[in-house]
Amino acid sequence: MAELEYRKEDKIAFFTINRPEALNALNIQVNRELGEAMADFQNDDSVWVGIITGAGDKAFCAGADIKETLPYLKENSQKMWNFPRSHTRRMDIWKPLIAAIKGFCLGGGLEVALGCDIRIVGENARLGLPEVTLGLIPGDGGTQRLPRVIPTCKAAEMLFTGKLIDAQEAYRIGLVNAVVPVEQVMPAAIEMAQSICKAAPLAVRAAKQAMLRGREMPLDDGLRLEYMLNAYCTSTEDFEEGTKAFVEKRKPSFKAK
Ligand code: CO8
Repeated sequence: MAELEYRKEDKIAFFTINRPEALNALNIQVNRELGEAMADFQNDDSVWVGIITGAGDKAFCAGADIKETLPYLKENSQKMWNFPRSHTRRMDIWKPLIAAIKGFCLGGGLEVALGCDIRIVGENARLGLPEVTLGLIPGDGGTQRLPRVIPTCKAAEMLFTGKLIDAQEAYRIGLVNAVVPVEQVMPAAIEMAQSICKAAPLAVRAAKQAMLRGREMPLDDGLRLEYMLNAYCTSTEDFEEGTKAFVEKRKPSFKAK
């Protein structure tokens, strides 16, 4: 069976890391399959939002597989382009991604979640970047994305001690959007995805691109980018439909065109 389950339903793509016996740790195969599924997600017009989760309730993902992936990284340390690329290494996935997190979300697992735009966690979630306790630093975006999401002093504490935080602390510092009972994690993520799917998808993608690219630019350049993306939105059929539906007092029917 695939170590990453990938399915599509009603405009939503579901990615489930399926190695519960190893707390869904990321071995090379999962990384490869996640990268391939992400490429399909990006190119398939029928899916508008992605949800990433882990099989079972005990872990979203306990990080890179310490027995397989870390030795691979050591052997290939001068050939990082050999490592399969997923959304954590790509800056061109403009469809929204939601992480639905139960239990442990550690190391490379938290980096997978940080590569998502929205994080919903269960009350049993424990999050952290324990890499320094192994003699490493987070190598899949953790040192870069965490301080862009939470205050630097909190990121420093997590990065330098490797200590785990619980769901409420993650919510308090702004690392996650919501804390819900464990059985509500996937329903809450689906509700969020459905709510995004009610909006015009090309506009949503433009908003994500403006938000993420703009964050790295001087304000003046960011405002220019926003202007250009908005000009693009006004050229879409969905913009015609959205404004027409408002005037006609009906729900819009968006087509991602
Ligand atoms: N890798 C491999 N196997 C794991 C991992 C892991 N990360 N985490 C857990 N497992 C396995 C255990 O070995 C165990 O297997 P077995 O039953 O065969 O011995 C099984 O999962 C269950 O785990 P535990 O018995 O340890 O369960 P506990 O509830 O006692 O403990 C913990 C849970 C606290 C989560 C504990 O398992 C743990 O500390 N795991 C390691 C967490 C960690 O350090 N993660 C960071 C890894 S490094 C990383 O992610 C770097 C990413 C860099 C990416 C770079 C890309 C370019």
